[in-house]
Amino acid sequence: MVHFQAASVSVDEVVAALDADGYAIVEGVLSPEEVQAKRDDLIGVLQSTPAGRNDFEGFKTQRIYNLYAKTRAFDGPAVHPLVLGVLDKVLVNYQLSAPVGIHIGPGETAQILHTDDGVYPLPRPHAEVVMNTMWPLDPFTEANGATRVAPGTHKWVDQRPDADTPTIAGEMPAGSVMFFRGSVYHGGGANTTDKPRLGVILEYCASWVRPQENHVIGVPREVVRTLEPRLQELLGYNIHPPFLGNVDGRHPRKYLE
Ligand SMILES: O=C(O)CCC(=O)C(=O)O
Repeated sequence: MVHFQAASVSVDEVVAALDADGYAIVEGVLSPEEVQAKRDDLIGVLQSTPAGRNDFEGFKTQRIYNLYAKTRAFDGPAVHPLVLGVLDKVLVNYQLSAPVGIHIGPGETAQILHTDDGVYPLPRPHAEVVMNTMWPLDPFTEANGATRVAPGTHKWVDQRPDADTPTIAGEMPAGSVMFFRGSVYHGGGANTTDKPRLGVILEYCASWVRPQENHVIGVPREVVRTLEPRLQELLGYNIHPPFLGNVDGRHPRKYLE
């Protein structure tokens, strides 16, 4: 898998890689200054963020849920033109499902390989209902817990991963973005270094399925009012045609006015 460069990659190239491998890495999406500012912001949020409660979250890992109530650092990435261009092709109508900061601490073990669309009771194969993006704010290396992906497994129907399933470590510099399909098996890697690894997933779902997190309740309406309209839509103030998500027969954006 080649690593694409943000300055030259096209939406179609990313979509082709997602079709072939289930994931695609684009480097140079955020500048070093942007990475630093976002990192500083999230390090502040992590001061009051508890450690995980189970193997999946990771007992040595902190996860920042309800991200859009806690920081403005990922307002821009959520509506990045490359991201929206890819989502327009893969999911067509979509919204944010699980935007989560993930700070994998030293000594954390590898997360179980899973698919992000596994939360929906849909038999495989099915139209893609989830697309994820991982935004590293530290350089991701195999040693510090770079997300592991099992290439090609988005095409599996009945197969399940086991210890012999080939995976790659999504190694990439901070400021990159890794796209991965909701149907591809993946998981956070083990962190065998003495420093934590910080990344943010912005996970999107088709707007006809329920998002993992309920942003309409989680993000205060006075905060949502300050955001750009596209981000408001991504946070649930949207309609899936013809009228899924209406409130009393009206578009939910009316309730922000
Ligand atoms: O932290 C990572 O690298 C991936 C985490 C993940 O896949 C998840 O929590 O669902």
